[in-house]
Amino acid sequence: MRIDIVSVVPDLLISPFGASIMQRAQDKGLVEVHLHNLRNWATDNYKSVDDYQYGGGAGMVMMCEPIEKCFEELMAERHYDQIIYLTPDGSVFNQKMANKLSLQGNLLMLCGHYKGVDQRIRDTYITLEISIGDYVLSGGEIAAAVVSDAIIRLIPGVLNDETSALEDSFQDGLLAPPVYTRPAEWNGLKVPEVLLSGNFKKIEQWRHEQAIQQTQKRRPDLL
Ligand code: 6GU
Repeated sequence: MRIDIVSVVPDLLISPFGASIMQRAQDKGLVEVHLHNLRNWATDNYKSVDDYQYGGGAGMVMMCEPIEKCFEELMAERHYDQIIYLTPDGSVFNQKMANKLSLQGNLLMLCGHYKGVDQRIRDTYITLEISIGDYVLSGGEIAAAVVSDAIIRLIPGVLNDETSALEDSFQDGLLAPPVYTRPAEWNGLKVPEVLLSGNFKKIEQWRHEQAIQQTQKRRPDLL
């Protein structure tokens, strides 16, 4: 998989992609991540990427031309399966979308900033608009990192234990059951007996019951 991310502040993305699972996925050659500074495609002497909005009102709008030039250059090199715009008015991201996107080859992401991007760019290029939740961020960069992380960890070979992504919360529509590690007793609090029993079938059954209980208690909307 290849992910190209276009942003006016690409530096915001260096550290999320430069450590832990997302770095390891790149080291293993399972994903290539390319960050692009939109300003490199600015067309005027001031390197402008935004301008006042028609009709008046506070806030700047990301201009068409730099995005057009950037996208046309990238699209001349390869086909993109999805061109994603990260924006608070997009479809709310969920595990199902992550699963689908993890099967794609090349993704192009545009991070919204200021008041957002000129509508004509959305109409012309964007195939998928994603929000990561009902709150407003300063820009789409952190959302792009969130979406990328959710996708990348699903690519076969990225996680060491191949089954662990399948057992995540949401992957079966339920929240994950509680987990414990050593010691078996800590400050008088004991690990549930069944987990020490070695009875794999009973453990699976207990975990499933716990998952249902957790979901009922915290996220009944998922059931
Ligand atoms: Cl994708 N962008 C911004 N700016 N705010 C958000 C968001 C995206 N998703 C939720 N809030």
